[in-house]
Amino acid sequence: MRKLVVATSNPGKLPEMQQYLKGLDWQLQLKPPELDVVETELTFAANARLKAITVAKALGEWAIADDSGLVVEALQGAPGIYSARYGKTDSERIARVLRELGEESHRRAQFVCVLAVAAPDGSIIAQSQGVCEGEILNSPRGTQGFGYDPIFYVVQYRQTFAQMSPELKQRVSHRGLAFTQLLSQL
Ligand code: ITT
Repeated sequence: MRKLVVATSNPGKLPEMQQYLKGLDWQLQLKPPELDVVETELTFAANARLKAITVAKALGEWAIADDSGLVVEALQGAPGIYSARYGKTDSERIARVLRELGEESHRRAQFVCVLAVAAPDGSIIAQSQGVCEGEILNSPRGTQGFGYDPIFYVVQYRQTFAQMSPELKQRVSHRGLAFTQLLSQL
Protein backbone atom coordinates (compact mmCIF):
# COMPACT_ATOMS: atom_id res chain seq x y z
CA MET A 1 0.00 0.00 0.00
CA ARG A 2 1.36 3.46 -0.91
CA LYS A 3 2.15 5.85 1.93
CA LEU A 4 0.83 9.42 1.97
CA VAL A 5 2.22 11.97 4.42
CA VAL A 6 -0.33 14.49 5.66
CA ALA A 7 1.81 17.63 5.61
CA THR A 8 0.20 19.82 8.26
CA SER A 9 1.15 21.01 11.74
CA ASN A 10 -2.35 22.39 12.39
CA PRO A 11 -4.16 20.19 14.94
CA GLY A 12 -7.55 21.46 13.69
CA LYS A 13 -6.95 20.62 10.03
CA LEU A 14 -5.39 17.22 10.64
CA PRO A 15 -8.50 15.25 11.73
CA GLU A 16 -10.52 16.85 8.91
CA MET A 17 -7.90 15.87 6.32
CA GLN A 18 -7.68 12.33 7.75
CA GLN A 19 -11.46 11.99 7.55
CA TYR A 20 -11.53 12.91 3.83
CA LEU A 21 -8.66 10.54 3.04
CA LYS A 22 -10.06 7.62 5.05
CA GLY A 23 -11.64 5.82 2.12
CA LEU A 24 -8.49 5.86 -0.02
CA ASP A 25 -6.24 2.90 -0.47
CA TRP A 26 -3.26 4.78 1.00
CA GLN A 27 -1.53 4.37 4.34
CA LEU A 28 -1.64 7.78 6.03
CA GLN A 29 1.41 9.01 7.90
CA LEU A 30 1.86 12.16 9.98
CA LYS A 31 4.45 14.76 9.13
CA PRO A 32 7.24 14.83 11.74
CA PRO A 33 6.73 18.04 13.78
CA GLU A 34 10.35 19.14 13.33
CA LEU A 35 9.87 19.33 9.55
CA ASP A 36 8.39 22.81 9.37
CA VAL A 37 7.89 24.63 6.07
CA VAL A 38 8.10 28.43 6.02
CA GLU A 39 5.32 29.79 3.81
CA THR A 40 7.20 32.23 1.60
CA GLU A 41 4.76 32.38 -1.32
CA LEU A 42 2.01 34.93 -2.00
CA THR A 43 -0.95 32.74 -3.01
CA PHE A 44 -2.79 29.84 -1.39
CA ALA A 45 -1.92 27.66 -4.40
CA ALA A 46 1.80 28.42 -4.33
CA ASN A 47 2.01 27.83 -0.57
CA ALA A 48 0.11 24.52 -0.82
CA ARG A 49 2.47 23.34 -3.56
CA LEU A 50 5.53 24.52 -1.60
CA LYS A 51 4.44 22.59 1.52
CA ALA A 52 3.63 19.39 -0.41
CA ILE A 53 6.86 19.48 -2.47
CA THR A 54 9.13 20.28 0.51
CA VAL A 55 7.70 17.49 2.69
CA ALA A 56 7.62 14.92 -0.15
CA LYS A 57 11.26 15.54 -1.09
CA ALA A 58 12.50 15.67 2.53
CA LEU A 59 10.90 12.31 3.39
CA GLY A 60 11.02 10.63 -0.02
CA GLU A 61 7.28 9.90 0.25
CA TRP A 62 4.04 11.10 -1.33
CA ALA A 63 2.67 14.14 0.53
CA ILE A 64 -0.56 16.14 0.66
CA ALA A 65 -0.70 19.76 1.86
CA ASP A 66 -3.54 22.21 2.53
CA ASP A 67 -3.16 25.97 2.40
CA SER A 68 -6.26 27.77 3.50
CA GLY A 69 -7.55 30.97 5.01
CA LEU A 70 -10.27 33.51 5.50
CA VAL A 71 -10.73 36.25 2.89
CA VAL A 72 -12.78 39.19 4.22
CA GLU A 73 -14.05 41.50 1.48
CA ALA A 74 -14.24 44.70 3.57
CA LEU A 75 -10.65 44.09 4.75
CA GLN A 76 -9.38 43.96 1.14
CA GLY A 77 -8.96 40.19 1.40
CA ALA A 78 -7.20 40.08 4.79
CA PRO A 79 -6.26 37.96 6.64
CA GLY A 80 -6.05 35.76 3.48
CA ILE A 81 -2.77 33.89 3.14
CA TYR A 82 -1.75 35.41 6.50
CA SER A 83 -4.69 33.80 8.36
CA ALA A 84 -2.45 31.61 10.53
CA ARG A 85 -0.15 34.54 11.27
CA TYR A 86 -2.87 37.09 12.18
CA GLY A 87 -2.37 36.59 15.93
CA LYS A 88 -0.80 34.13 18.37
CA THR A 89 -3.94 32.15 19.26
CA ASP A 90 -7.31 31.44 17.63
CA SER A 91 -9.03 33.89 19.99
CA GLU A 92 -6.48 36.65 19.25
CA ARG A 93 -6.92 36.08 15.51
CA ILE A 94 -10.72 36.23 15.81
CA ALA A 95 -10.53 39.35 18.00
CA ARG A 96 -8.31 41.08 15.44
CA VAL A 97 -10.69 40.39 12.54
CA LEU A 98 -13.67 41.62 14.61
CA ARG A 99 -11.77 44.75 15.72
CA GLU A 100 -10.70 45.59 12.18
CA LEU A 101 -14.21 45.08 10.81
CA GLY A 102 -15.79 47.15 13.61
CA GLU A 103 -19.33 48.22 12.74
CA GLU A 104 -18.83 47.65 8.98
CA SER A 105 -22.10 46.41 7.51
CA HIS A 106 -20.56 44.67 4.47
CA ARG A 107 -19.43 41.46 6.16
CA ARG A 108 -19.12 39.02 3.26
CA ALA A 109 -16.18 36.63 3.37
CA GLN A 110 -14.89 33.46 1.78
CA PHE A 111 -12.99 30.55 3.22
CA VAL A 112 -10.51 29.28 0.60
CA CYS A 113 -8.64 25.95 0.58
CA VAL A 114 -6.06 24.77 -1.93
CA LEU A 115 -4.85 21.17 -1.75
CA ALA A 116 -1.73 19.85 -3.46
CA VAL A 117 -0.34 16.32 -3.70
CA ALA A 118 3.34 15.80 -4.49
CA ALA A 119 5.15 12.62 -5.55
CA PRO A 120 8.40 11.63 -3.76
CA ASP A 121 10.46 13.39 -6.48
CA GLY A 122 8.62 16.67 -5.77
CA SER A 123 6.38 16.75 -8.81
CA ILE A 124 2.80 17.91 -8.24
CA ILE A 125 0.36 15.24 -9.40
CA ALA A 126 -2.93 16.76 -8.22
CA GLN A 127 -4.20 20.14 -7.10
CA SER A 128 -7.63 21.54 -6.29
CA GLN A 129 -9.36 24.54 -4.78
CA GLY A 130 -12.56 24.94 -2.76
CA VAL A 131 -14.32 28.18 -1.77
CA CYS A 132 -17.12 28.54 0.77
CA GLU A 133 -19.16 31.78 0.94
CA GLY A 134 -20.18 33.27 4.27
CA GLU A 135 -20.46 36.31 6.52
CA ILE A 136 -18.47 37.45 9.53
CA LEU A 137 -20.63 37.70 12.66
CA ASN A 138 -20.21 40.46 15.27
CA SER A 139 -19.32 37.92 17.96
CA PRO A 140 -18.33 34.23 18.08
CA ARG A 141 -21.01 31.52 18.04
CA GLY A 142 -20.53 27.76 18.58
CA THR A 143 -17.86 25.52 20.03
CA GLN A 144 -17.02 22.96 17.34
CA GLY A 145 -14.18 23.09 14.82
CA PHE A 146 -11.13 25.34 15.07
CA GLY A 147 -9.61 28.62 13.94
CA TYR A 148 -12.06 31.21 12.66
CA ASP A 149 -15.02 28.77 12.68
CA PRO A 150 -17.02 30.61 15.43
CA ILE A 151 -17.29 33.86 13.41
CA PHE A 152 -17.86 32.34 9.93
CA TYR A 153 -21.64 32.18 9.33
CA VAL A 154 -23.03 30.22 6.38
CA VAL A 155 -26.32 31.89 5.45
CA GLN A 156 -27.80 28.84 3.70
CA TYR A 157 -27.52 26.74 6.88
CA ARG A 158 -28.03 29.60 9.38
CA GLN A 159 -25.06 28.34 11.37
CA THR A 160 -21.42 29.17 11.86
CA PHE A 161 -18.88 26.46 11.03
CA ALA A 162 -18.49 26.11 14.83
CA GLN A 163 -22.21 25.32 15.21
CA MET A 164 -22.26 22.70 12.44
CA SER A 165 -21.84 19.00 13.05
CA PRO A 166 -18.46 17.78 11.77
CA GLU A 167 -20.36 15.93 8.99
CA LEU A 168 -22.09 19.09 7.74
CA LYS A 169 -18.90 21.16 7.86
CA GLN A 170 -17.14 18.34 6.02
CA ARG A 171 -19.74 18.50 3.25
CA VAL A 172 -20.08 22.26 2.73
CA SER A 173 -16.70 23.72 3.73
CA HIS A 174 -13.92 25.03 1.50
CA ARG A 175 -11.89 21.96 2.50
CA GLY A 176 -14.76 19.59 1.69
CA LEU A 177 -15.23 21.12 -1.76
CA ALA A 178 -11.49 20.98 -2.46
CA PHE A 179 -11.29 17.33 -1.36
CA THR A 180 -14.25 16.31 -3.54
CA GLN A 181 -12.37 17.65 -6.55
CA LEU A 182 -9.01 16.26 -5.48
CA LEU A 183 -10.25 12.74 -4.83
CA SER A 184 -11.62 12.53 -8.37
CA GLN A 185 -8.08 13.31 -9.65
CA LEU A 186 -6.30 10.66 -7.56
P1 ITT B 1 -0.11 24.01 8.08
O1 ITT B 1 0.49 25.01 7.14
O2 ITT B 1 0.91 23.28 8.88
O3 ITT B 1 -1.11 23.11 7.44
P2 ITT B 1 -1.30 26.39 9.24
O4 ITT B 1 -2.20 26.64 10.40
O5 ITT B 1 -0.03 27.21 9.16
O6 ITT B 1 -0.95 24.83 9.21
P3 ITT B 1 -2.33 27.68 6.89
O7 ITT B 1 -1.08 28.44 6.63
O8 ITT B 1 -3.04 27.05 5.73
O9 ITT B 1 -2.12 26.52 7.93
O10 ITT B 1 -3.29 28.67 7.65
C1 ITT B 1 -4.64 28.49 7.64
C2 ITT B 1 -5.27 29.26 8.78
O11 ITT B 1 -6.60 29.61 8.35
C3 ITT B 1 -5.42 28.36 10.00
O12 ITT B 1 -4.41 28.61 10.95
C4 ITT B 1 -6.78 28.73 10.54
O13 ITT B 1 -6.63 29.79 11.45
C5 ITT B 1 -7.54 29.22 9.30
N1 ITT B 1 -8.40 28.16 8.77
C6 ITT B 1 -8.18 27.34 7.69
N2 ITT B 1 -9.18 26.47 7.54
C7 ITT B 1 -10.04 26.72 8.54
C8 ITT B 1 -11.27 26.14 8.93
O14 ITT B 1 -11.79 25.10 8.30
N3 ITT B 1 -11.88 26.66 10.00
C9 ITT B 1 -11.35 27.68 10.69
N4 ITT B 1 -10.20 28.28 10.40
C10 ITT B 1 -9.54 27.80 9.34
